Amino acid sequence: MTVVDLSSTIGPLRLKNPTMLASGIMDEDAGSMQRMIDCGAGAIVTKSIGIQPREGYPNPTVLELESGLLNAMGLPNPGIDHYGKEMIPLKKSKIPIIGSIYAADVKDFIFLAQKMEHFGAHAVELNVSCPHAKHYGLEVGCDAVLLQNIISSVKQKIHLPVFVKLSPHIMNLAEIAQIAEHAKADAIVVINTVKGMKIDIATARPILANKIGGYSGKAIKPIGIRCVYDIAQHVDIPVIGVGGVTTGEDAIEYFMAGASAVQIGSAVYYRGPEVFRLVCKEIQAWMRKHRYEKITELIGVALQ
Ligand code: RRO
Repeated sequence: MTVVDLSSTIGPLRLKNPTMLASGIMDEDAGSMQRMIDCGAGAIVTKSIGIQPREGYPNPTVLELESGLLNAMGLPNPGIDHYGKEMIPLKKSKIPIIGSIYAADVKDFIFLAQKMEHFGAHAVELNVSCPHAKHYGLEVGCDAVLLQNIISSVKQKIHLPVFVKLSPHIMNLAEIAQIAEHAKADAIVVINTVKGMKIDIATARPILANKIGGYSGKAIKPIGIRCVYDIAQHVDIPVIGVGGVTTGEDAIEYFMAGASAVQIGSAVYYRGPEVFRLVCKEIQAWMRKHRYEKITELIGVALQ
């Protein structure tokens, strides 16, 4: 029987398997992150944390729709100082913990990144792609000059790898990814959720309190695959695929498009926390059947 090696690398980070918990799901406190570690995740990305505590938007904030989830949480988080408490128990973690941060300017991104380094994170993920946050997220990720400045400044101030999470809404996505690479980003993470909306036809009103939200889950996988494929052709740094990964075959598709690892979010809701172990088993079974021994043999094969 073919021996399958599921390990992967993202710059200097070694992953025992290529599944990571995506930012925003089961990652606001140490207990839930530990549960995802116990369920076999290869790495954990925290909830996006800002300088000040934020309540988030009023309810309703999440809807389950036909083929995915629509959310407008509104960046709820306890603020970076408080979040240190959640990071302490994870210091003994054997897998990488990636601190996701959001801010509107260079100074705040540096402050947050330094805090995450101090808390023991193994990398930081810059969230410049939230689709519904005024002054933050996508507004930052679309501004090439600001983004370049943020990445190169953060890189100068911390010793950790820096990942940059981009939105599928960026028109010149490959160009922005190249700008991130030139600014010395260590990896590109793509995609964040896709802007969407749900109207209650009985009341003729949008259901989310914020009206507009971000769509995730199976339905957005083709969008994620396209973005990874596009970026992987234009940069040499690793790409991490996110968007609709629910099964091992979804992950294989992302590897073939050029991803070195995948992040899983909505599927934790659909399949439960065991999803990490299940997806790994499914990847392994598929690789065995098709006589692949290493994840690296699959990365980017669809690009050739
Ligand atoms: O908290 C949110 O509402 C949120 C964030 Br920070 C994000 O990056 N993406 C998303 O769909 N929701």
